[in-house]
Amino acid sequence: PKEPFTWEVYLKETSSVAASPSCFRQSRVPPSNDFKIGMKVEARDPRNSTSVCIATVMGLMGTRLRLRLDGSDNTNDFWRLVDSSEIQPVGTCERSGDMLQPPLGFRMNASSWPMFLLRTLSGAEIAPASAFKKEPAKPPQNHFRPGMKLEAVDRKNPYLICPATIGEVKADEIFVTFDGWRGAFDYWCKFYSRDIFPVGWCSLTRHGLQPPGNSSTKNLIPTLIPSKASSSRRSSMQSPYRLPHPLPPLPVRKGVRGRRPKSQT
Ligand code: MLZ
Repeated sequence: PKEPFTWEVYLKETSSVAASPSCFRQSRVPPSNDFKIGMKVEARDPRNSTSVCIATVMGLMGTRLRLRLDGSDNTNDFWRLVDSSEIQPVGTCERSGDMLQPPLGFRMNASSWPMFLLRTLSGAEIAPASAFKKEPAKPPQNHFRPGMKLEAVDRKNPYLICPATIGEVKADEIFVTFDGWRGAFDYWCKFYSRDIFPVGWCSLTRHGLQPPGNSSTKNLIPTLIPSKASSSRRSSMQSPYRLPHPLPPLPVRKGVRGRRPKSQT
């Protein structure tokens, strides 16, 4: 029987180190999540970042909110931290002299937007200003180094946070690689991205943490490249291009046949 994933064991097994919490644009003490399902907030439209819209809290996970823009469909939900600068209390936009906008792909005629806005807010539960937490400052410099471990949002499945490793560092950017997934989910981001967290964040905030995938690039690639040290010890009859045995299983989803697994589960 396989042990459940723990960082303590995993860091030892992979003889790796966790990136220091000071590398991240996250509070040292995670903020509390004081939102409730159904509450209304103002949020920047992720597909049109110049507009501020009304959104409804559809779910809560750790310090994150699952949001849906009022007037949009149910297929474009997105996640924000309670201390994200992309959400604010209802009324903030108008007070600054701006107008609330319909979301991209508003499901009604644009002319019905003013009435829709009135109706969506009348009698609704408005999230209190105290639930919105101040965004932490950017760390002054990029302190990440290749090999350091972290927890990162899977941008193809943004409800998931997964174990990851820094693959590369270039100026103010880092390459986030997802452990056990052969590169399919990897991405470049700024070192001060809000999508990355120190090891232990999920456990601290009671957010689910996915276990690493089971495809090991580490065990597959090096055995295809004969190293000087190992080839000298090997008998000449044995091919140096040996695959690990047994082969690590490929990440295949149940019920998917004949096509590449799609990442939206
Ligand atoms: N259902 C998805 C989950 C992949 C999650 C990977 N995270 C790095 C799939 O199997 O494709």
